[in-house]
Amino acid sequence: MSRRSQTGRIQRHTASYLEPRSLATVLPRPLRLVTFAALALLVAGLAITLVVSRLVGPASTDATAVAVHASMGGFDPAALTVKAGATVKIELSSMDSSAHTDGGGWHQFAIDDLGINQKVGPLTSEVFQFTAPATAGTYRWYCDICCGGKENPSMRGTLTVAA
Ligand SMILES: [Cu+2]
Repeated sequence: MSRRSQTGRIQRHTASYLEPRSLATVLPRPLRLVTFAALALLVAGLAITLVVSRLVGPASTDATAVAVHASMGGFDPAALTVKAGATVKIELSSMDSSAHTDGGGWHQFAIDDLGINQKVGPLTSEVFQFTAPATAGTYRWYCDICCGGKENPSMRGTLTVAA
């Protein structure tokens, strides 16, 4: 065996190894169709699950609390008005599942000036309360976990304290 033929065989072997071989060329046509249909169903099912879970969200647990829903789309409601000096009870719910790669479905309700920093996990809710300031004013709350954080206008809300 000459050195040249040995080199030639190695080169051929390397070339066939590097050849791209996708599923499309390996599988027979009927199997390709079935594979495609299965993948399409899987993706559609996942999309529907995500949409439904977001629309439904966790059930509220405290009827005396003001419900605030947080999702990647923003806060609902994005504005609250409370009386000065009042005890404010909020049930914060995350409408997003852990499937979200940005933040993992976690959201936050934070007002730095009032020392409020409440976080809530995917598809769960947390009840918290605070005492509104004694004087009228406007405060911004934010979520700094997802979607670019508190710089994102949709991850903000406004708390108005009325006299
Ligand atoms: Cu958020």
